[in-house]
Amino acid sequence: MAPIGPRSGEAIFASVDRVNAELFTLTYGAIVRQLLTDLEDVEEVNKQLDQMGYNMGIRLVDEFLAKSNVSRCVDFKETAEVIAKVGFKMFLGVTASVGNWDTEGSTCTMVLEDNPLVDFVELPDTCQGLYYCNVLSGVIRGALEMVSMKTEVTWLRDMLRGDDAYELQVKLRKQVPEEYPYKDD
Ligand code: MYR
Repeated sequence: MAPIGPRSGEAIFASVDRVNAELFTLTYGAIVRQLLTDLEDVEEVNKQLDQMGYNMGIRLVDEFLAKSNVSRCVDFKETAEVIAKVGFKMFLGVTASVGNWDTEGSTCTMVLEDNPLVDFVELPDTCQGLYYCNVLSGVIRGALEMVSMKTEVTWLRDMLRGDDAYELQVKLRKQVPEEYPYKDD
């Protein structure tokens, strides 16, 4: 039997992080389940999850900028990399790889290295058509809108639907120039 004794700070933090991650995953699952019960329509649930994510994304940007020390990105390409490498890591504990850029540099895809949202999830046949992780597409859309980029974010691959990865497509639709808040006079 392992001796009982004080655990190092690192070990305690590692286990607290793990418990928080599990609680988060289970809580998200409970929200999806409740939405399915209340709305009785997977398309509506997809929309609600996306909207929830959007509302989170527009708020997460401030926290992200305050904690990350990331300076302003020069273009959409750099912003996509920052979200995939720094944003995903900060809020989800994983990173994503960005690729499949179009020639204009306005469409790319993000493949998640891992997806903690689905850790304990199995979808019944009645949930066909559900984009279980749609909160993430909403978060990215909301966060990008706060840095003046209007985007469309859609799932290209979803392992809960039998694909071999989780892959999001992010299309930049419009880049709104930021307004200088003061008049020069
Ligand atoms: C800039 O100011 O140009 C950099 C802006 C980067 C915005 C990044 C926002 C990250 C939001 C978190 C995404 C989390 C996905 C789970």
